Formats: sequence, C-alpha cells, structure tokens
Amino acid sequence: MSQVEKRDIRNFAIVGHGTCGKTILSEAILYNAGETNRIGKIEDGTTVSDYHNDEINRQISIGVSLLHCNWEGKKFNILDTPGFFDFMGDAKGSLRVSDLAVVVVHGVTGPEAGTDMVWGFANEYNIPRMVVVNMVNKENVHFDTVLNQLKERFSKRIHPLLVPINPGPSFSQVADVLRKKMITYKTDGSGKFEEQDLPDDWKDRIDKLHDDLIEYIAESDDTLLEKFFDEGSLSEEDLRAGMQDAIRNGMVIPLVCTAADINVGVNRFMDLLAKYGPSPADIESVTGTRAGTDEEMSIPTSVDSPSSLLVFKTLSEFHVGELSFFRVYSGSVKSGIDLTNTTRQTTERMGQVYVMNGKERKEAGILSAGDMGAVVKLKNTHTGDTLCQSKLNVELEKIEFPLPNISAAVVTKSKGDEEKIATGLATIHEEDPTFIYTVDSELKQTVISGQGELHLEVVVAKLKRKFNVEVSLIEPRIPYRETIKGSGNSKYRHKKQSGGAGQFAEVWMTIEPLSRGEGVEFSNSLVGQNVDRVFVPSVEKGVKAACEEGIVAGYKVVDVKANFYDGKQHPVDSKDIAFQIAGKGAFKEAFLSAKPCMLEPIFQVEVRVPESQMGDVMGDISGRRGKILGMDSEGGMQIIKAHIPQANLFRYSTTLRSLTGGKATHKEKFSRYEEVPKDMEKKVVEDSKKKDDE
Ligand SMILES: Nc1nc2c(ncn2[C@@H]2O[C@H](COP(=O)(O)OP(=O)(O)OP(=O)(O)O)[C@@H](O)[C@H]2O)c(=O)[nH]1
Ligand SMILES: [Mg+2]
Repeated sequence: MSQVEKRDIRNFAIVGHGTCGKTILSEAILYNAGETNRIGKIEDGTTVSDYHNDEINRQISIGVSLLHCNWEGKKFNILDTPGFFDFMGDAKGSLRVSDLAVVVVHGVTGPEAGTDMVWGFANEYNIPRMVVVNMVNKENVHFDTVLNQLKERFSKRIHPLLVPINPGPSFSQVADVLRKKMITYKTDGSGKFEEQDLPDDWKDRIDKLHDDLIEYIAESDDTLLEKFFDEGSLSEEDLRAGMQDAIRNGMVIPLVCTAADINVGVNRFMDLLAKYGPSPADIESVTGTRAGTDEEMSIPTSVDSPSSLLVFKTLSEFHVGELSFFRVYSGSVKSGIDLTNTTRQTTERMGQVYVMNGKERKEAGILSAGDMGAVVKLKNTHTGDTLCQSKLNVELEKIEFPLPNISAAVVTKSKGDEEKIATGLATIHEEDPTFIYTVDSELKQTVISGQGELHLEVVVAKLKRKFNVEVSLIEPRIPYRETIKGSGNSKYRHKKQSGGAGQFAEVWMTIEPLSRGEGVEFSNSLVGQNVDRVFVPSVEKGVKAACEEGIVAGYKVVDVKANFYDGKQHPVDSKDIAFQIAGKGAFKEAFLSAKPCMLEPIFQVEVRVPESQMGDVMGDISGRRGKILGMDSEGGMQIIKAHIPQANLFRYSTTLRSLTGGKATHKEKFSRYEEVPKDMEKKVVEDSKKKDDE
C-alpha cells in the first residue's frame, strides 16, 4: 500500500453522549465508502466496531475502534468512541490524536451530560468540531430546538449546513445550505439520492442560512472580509475556499443532520468532511518534551523528519496478542524498524503494521506522518506511550485521562490468587489508564478505582476471562485518623526486673494538639541529669510506633505534639528497648488523657447537574452529611461544590446517575480530615474492635 499524503487524510473521532448513534454512523460511513456491503445492527451484534463480547452483550461501545475508508480521494481514519460515561477515557484519548471532533447529538434529547464532557475534551485539545444531529427519523424530533440548545450551550458559531425538511419517522429530505438544493434520499439504507430545487417555502430560510454562513466565513479571514465589504458578499468560490480554514479555526462549526440507521444524510456529511475537514497537513509541528526532562520540544510533522508516534490505545486480543493503536506524528513507520519507547526508556522493534476496521486487519506496509494504524506484539508499550527514532528522543504531549469517581475493595474468592490478581490489575491498568488500583497496606485491602460501576464490573469480568481469577467487590475501609482535642500528661514507668536481664525506664511526657495536617511532632526539653540524652531517640521511636498503630481504634495518630520533659533511669537496667516501651506507654497514656477523637477523610465533590434536578441532588448531599460550599452555572448546567465525608461517598456516581436519569456527573478528590461526629465515632471504634476480634 502506498503512503497517503497528509492533506489527503481526515482523522476524526466520533464522540458524544451514550447511544446517540455513533457506532451506526460509523457503519453507514463504511458502507457508503464500499468497505462493507451492509450497515450492521447493534441488536444483532453485527457492527464492525462493537465486536467485543462485552459490547455485543451490553449493546454499547466499551472501547474505541479504529476504522478507515476512502471517500472522494481522501482517507478517513475514524475513531468510533464510547459515549457511556464509564468509558469516556477512550473518547478523550481519541480526541488527543484526532484533527476533528465529530460530536454526535441525539435528535430527540439534544445535548446531554456526555455531550458536555466531550465538548470539554475537544476544548482541552483545542481541536475543530463538526456536529451531527442524528436520529432525525425518530418521533418528536424538534430540530430547531436542538440547534438552539447547542448554540446556547456551546457556541453561537454552530451553523447548519444540512437542515431536515421532513424530520420524523418518514425522514428522507434535507436542505443543503451550501448548494441551496433539496436532497431526497431513498430510505432503504442504500444512501441513494436525488437533488432537486428547494420547495418554495424553504427558499428564504436557506438563503438566510447561506448568507449568514458567508458572513461567518468572511469574518474568519481578513482578505475575505475586505472582499465581502467591497462586493457585499463572497463568490461561491471564495466561500468554499474559505470554508476549510474557517472550520479549522473554529470560526464555523458546521452542523448536519442524519438518520444513520437508514443512511440518510450520511454521504453528504462525508463529502463535507472530505472537502472541508481539517487534515494533518494543517499542523506543521507538535510539541513534546525531551525524554525524561521538562524541556519543551517542537517536532516538525513532515514525512522526511525522524519518526515519532503516539500509542493512544492498547488491547490484548484473543489469538492476536497485544495490539497497539497509534498515530504517526512525523516520519514514517514500517515493520522491522527499531524505535525507542521514550515513556519507558525501552526499545521496540515494530512488527507488522496494519490498517484496521474493527477486528479486521490489513497489512499497511508503511504508514507515514499524519496517518493511523496498529501494530502487534510490542513488548512493553502501553496506552499513552511515545515511540520514536532514538535521535529524536521526544516524549509527545501525554493524554490526561479523567480521574476515577468510584472505588471498591477486591476480595478473592479463593486463597492463593493474589499473584494472578496483581498481574491482572497491572495489565488492565496499562491498557486502560482510567482504571487505577492501589494495594493499601494501611487498610490491608486492594482498592480498585474507575469511572463508574459498569467500568469496575467490566474489570471484574476481564479478571475472570483473561486471568482466570474470580473476585467480588466490597466497600473499601475508610482511613480514619486519631487525634486529641486537649492537652495531656503522663508519667509512665516500664519495669521488668524479675528473671533475665532487667528493664527499667520512666518517661514523663506532655502532649498537645496541632492544627490539621501538621502530623506528629516530637521534642524533648530534658534538663538536669535524670535521664541520659542517648535515650531520646528511643522514646521518639516508641512515640512514632504508637502513632502508627493507633490508640483508640487502630488508626494512625495525627496532629499531635509530644514533649519528653523528664523521667528516671536505672544505672544497669535502662536501655534502648526499655525507653522505647516507656515512650510508647507514656504517649498512649497522655493521649487518652487529652480528649481523644476520631477524624474522617472529607472529599471535595463537584456535581454538574441540570437546574431542574438541582434540588434532588442538594437534598441527597445533605443526606450524606455533605456541606454545600457554593454554586456556579456553566453552559446551562449548575455546578454544585460540596464537602462530603468519604464514608458516605461509596457508589455515589451510581446513585447520582439513577437520581438524575444519567444527567448529572461528578468529580471527587480528597480534601482534608475533619472530626467524626460523636455518635458515629462510637460505631467506628466498635467496628474496629470487631475487626480485631475477627
Ligand atoms: N431511528 C434511529 N435509530 C438509530 C439511529 N442511529 C442509531 N440508531 C439506533 O440507536 C441505538 C444506539 O446506536 P449506537 O450506534 O450503538 O449508538 P452509540 O452512540 O454508538 O452508543 P455508545 O457507543 O454506546 O455510546 C441502536 O439501536 C441503533 O440502531 C438513527 O439515526 N435513527
Ligand atoms: Mg457506539
């Protein structure tokens, strides 16, 4: 296969809220381009991109699929991404390597929480967008309402290029704003169409949209603007010439309408992509850092430069092994070349290079700058890694994956599986950085965290299928802390003078509280000759040990200051161990006399919710002992900031989704420790006693 010129490539990610038709739109694109001979069905599990068992069973996309086809002399590299919140990490990773975000919106429901999310990702990467209003053949499609919602929520520059003439179940006709024509489609899925003049009652509206478009495009370029002022309009030629730049600069965000399942509007959308979509040739250089440093580097994206590529997804595939999906940023790649993995400082020899259509692979021979493909059996390369020729030594800008919003502790069903679990979890994390796990030695639990309940379920299923271990998930323990509210004092004597070598030490200690977050401080103010200074470190060791073990309920002690101010010793029996024991004992006694209390972790939580459901969410937050810190509005959504105790956050994302019908999302991160209310404290202490008894 020959190398494709950068300007002839269109790399786009199809992104949007769950089940708005992204996968079926991809199907229709592949069918129109002749890659397949029919449009597959989600219900039958026959689509090119949703081919994994998990996807077929649940009828949703779970991971991104790389697809390609040719249309009007352009090569499309299509990333069909999941829209279910739990798997949005792939949408973000895909946008990182795309030149265009194709944001699909459901024609009935309009923009939703998932649309906000992907719009935000596209903002982060500053990439151009096109909007597809799909499902226009459903009942109750109100195109103008959806258009206005989109304009209000995201940008006034969203401008329709295809407007549905007869939305609803018999949808077949669109008005083409650029050509000022009506296109009538066959509804048999063939995509065949005829072009006719616009009906009279549509002419004014389409003329107006056409004129507005000219104005937008004129505004996007000074030369065009001058022409526009001189001549009062732009020629069709100038309009078309200016369109690609205007889309690239975000001055125009084209919007089209489709019914993907019956292939209405899709081929016209493909024409627009081919003619006016941004290409990798628009990007002359990309930034990265010199491997292993913070030093910024700019890499020219030309085919003649040394090679570099970014792996945006890895998967281990049955019968195939590890598959790595990548975009080439500079130079070219083919089988047999050696590249450095600058993220991990290892070398890799490229195996066979492929272009993909879901699970179908075709040998590509060579892929050059701007293009996308996959390679099999890299040894130690994972999602997000850079590979490049060693002389380039660059690490391309990383993909920042969304932070987890749900955690659970793993319990093995049979003993001795720990090692398999460890390998499994590590492998799953390498493939999917939105999944994180920690082996918490303090809580003696392995805690896994991800993007939602289903995400964790999929991980558990993978552990079983690929690593042959069965686990269940339980609520993780809470890392409570112990501290004091008052000051205390003790004089503790440790004495063991019967049988064997004797031990004697007496430690006098005061203790007082410190501010939150200050940890444990130890000091001494010994004067006189009662205790030899050599025992100070011994006492300190005893204090630190007591703080690690906990005193009231077995949790770490924090925010106290202990002072060893005097004591007694014995000429023979006083030794290090004796003072360690006495230090620990003195600390415990002083602690118990200083109004001990428990602290609990408090999380800062940010909830995005439509105004109409704010009341429900706020009520739920106060039911969780949460404190509302403030509110903001952003693009028609309310943002509630609150502090909620970790103990009341287990499965919060699940509750929030069911409370709001999936319209609200949240982020959470640890904020600080606060005192546990008295009635709860009792329970925490009792629970820990029970745990000890077990
Ligand atoms: N009537 C109608 N149904 C559609 C259209 N596009 C997709 N569907 C159906 O809508 C459902 C969801 O389609 P998908 O293509 O899986 O949606 P998706 O956006 O890929 O979903 P996720 O990847 O899970 O976010 C399927 O039953 C499709 O057959 C359309 O334009 N019109
Ligand atoms: Mg899908």
